[in-house]
Amino acid sequence: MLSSQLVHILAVGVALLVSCHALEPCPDPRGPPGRDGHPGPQGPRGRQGEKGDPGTPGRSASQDILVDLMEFDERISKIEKALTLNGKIVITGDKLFASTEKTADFDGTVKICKAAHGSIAAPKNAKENAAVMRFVKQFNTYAYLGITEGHIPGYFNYLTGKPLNFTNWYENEPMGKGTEKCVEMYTDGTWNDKVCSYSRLTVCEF
Ligand code: MMA
Ligand code: CA
Repeated sequence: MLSSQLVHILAVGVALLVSCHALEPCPDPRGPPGRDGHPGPQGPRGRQGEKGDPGTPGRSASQDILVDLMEFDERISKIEKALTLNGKIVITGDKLFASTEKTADFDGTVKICKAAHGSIAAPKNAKENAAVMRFVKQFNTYAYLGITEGHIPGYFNYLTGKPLNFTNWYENEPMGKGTEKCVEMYTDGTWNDKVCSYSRLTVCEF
């Protein structure tokens, strides 16, 4: 009896399972779910998180300025190299020489260089002289220098009025004896006193 009842229950269960699978989902024996209630009030805020690890220390204001200056210097260096590469400028020590690649008389050259916030080239040593000569050779044109004859014939000064501390006169020059107030540079870098009205290559220094 017990085993036959068991067989029956098992049979019904299997039948229900099979029918549920074959047809639609079996109804929940606990009945349909009730409707949701209203949401409860919001709980209190959670605790603040742990403090994070300290970041890498920043640079000081003076270090920032130094880095900016170094980057600025690098940019200028690159421009100098590029301009030197194509022969636009010659740098010697703290001086930079450049030419308009055009000619002008002495007064015109002085004005052009001043307008460019520079001054007419006045070489004060052999290296600076070679720098000016580079342009004279490149354009195969003599250049006036920032040097003029003073009140005493044969005595030449910079445009500041100060006497020369370097000269590179061609042999027997200056020989104008007060009649040639300006100075030109020949293609070999030597100097000649000359009247100021000729057209000469403009070379400025900065
Ligand atoms: C020119 C003129 C002078 C220079 C002599 C050199 C004749 O004058 O350039 O400045 O000294 O030549 O012979
Ligand atoms: Ca002369």
